Amino acid sequence: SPSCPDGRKRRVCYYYDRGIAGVDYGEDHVMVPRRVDMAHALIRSYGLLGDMSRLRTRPATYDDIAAFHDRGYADLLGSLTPEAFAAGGEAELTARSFNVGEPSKKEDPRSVDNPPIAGLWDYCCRYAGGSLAAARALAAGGYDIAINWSGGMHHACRDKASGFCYVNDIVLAIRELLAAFARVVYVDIDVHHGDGVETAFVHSGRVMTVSFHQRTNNDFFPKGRGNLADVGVGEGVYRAVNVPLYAGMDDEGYYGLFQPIMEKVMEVFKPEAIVMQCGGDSLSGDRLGRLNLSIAGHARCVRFMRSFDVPLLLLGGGGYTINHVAACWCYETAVAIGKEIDDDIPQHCYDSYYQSQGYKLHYTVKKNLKNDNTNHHMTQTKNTVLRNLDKLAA
Ligand code: ZLV
Ligand code: CA
Ligand code: ZN
Repeated sequence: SPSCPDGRKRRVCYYYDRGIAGVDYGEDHVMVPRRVDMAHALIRSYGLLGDMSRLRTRPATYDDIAAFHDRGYADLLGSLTPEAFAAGGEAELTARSFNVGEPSKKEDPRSVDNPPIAGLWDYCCRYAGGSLAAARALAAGGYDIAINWSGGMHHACRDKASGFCYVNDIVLAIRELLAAFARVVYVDIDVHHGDGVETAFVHSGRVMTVSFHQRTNNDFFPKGRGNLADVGVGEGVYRAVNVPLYAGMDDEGYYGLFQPIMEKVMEVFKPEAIVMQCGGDSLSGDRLGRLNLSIAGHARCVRFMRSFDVPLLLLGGGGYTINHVAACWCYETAVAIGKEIDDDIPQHCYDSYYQSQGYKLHYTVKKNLKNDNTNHHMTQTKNTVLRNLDKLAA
């Protein structure tokens, strides 16, 4: 099957915690943790659970989280309640100082990127615990691929929340992998730049970070990050790779950059493990992103990284048109296993969410969306990145 060109199956483990599905960012918020439950229900209905081991694991501990995060920030996450925040006073001020509850637009106090949600600490410990357990499963050598669709929170910083992310499970997982593997490559196909992960390893010679992301008038979130010229610092020079893209990017243009760049990354950096953030907001029709990828185009990137047969950690991330995201992560789970699955969505509890796409997994991308990426821009971008990577090969 095309999922498995080398004919070899992979040993896959999968983390899912139903405690995450009920987390509520607020009714006007675009982040809907239930999409992970939707993906899980689809995965189950396609019978894919039988092809993977289910990781049953305890949530991350305070010490797990404080291995990267500032203790004052971890203490805030561990103690904040929506009630204490609403009461004002010290709790609210402390929360705001760590970017929790801070309106993203001062003129619109409802637009809070990182709300003081109920069950915040439990939520963080569960999604971070999943990514840590997945990393440990790969490090121990018992699995080839590990999956945590509730992880991938790439914006969280050492001492503050950012972009819907509180704890950076990716940084924690990479640190865990570094105990077993000499070099780790991080590749991020979320529509936003993976700033929190890049910053954490910008000086590191052992971690290469690669992000493909949308760039519009220089003000797409996270503002000012992910420029082609940002290549890493000191020991980390040429080990940060940034691929800015304009709105309307299609499958062909995206893969035309992804394939040669990641091929070169693997050739010159020779990583012993891969961490891939599979944010679904790079899909066509996303509520925040303006790229035009199909599920097949998104998953083709996952299939390519899988083909290197290097231990692979697959994580979620953004994704705001939740039926698209759930369908995508279900399909990518099938790719990880090496199984082709039917386009007809089986009857299951979230059926009605897929009516608009005719109950098909592979929904149709926008046909009349203008692609602002010129061939000239894509060639320039590719050549600049490949030239930088060549300097590592020497
Ligand atoms: O997908 O939209 O642009 C991983 C991830 O990468 C901003 N925040 C802030 C900084 C100043 N702006 C405010 C613009 C708000 C536009 C309205 C929203 C409505 C409700 C809740 C949040 C948003 C929102 N916030 C849309 N875009 C933002 C970004 C953060 C994007 C995070 C992407 C996270 C999970
Ligand atoms: Ca990205
Ligand atoms: Zn995103």
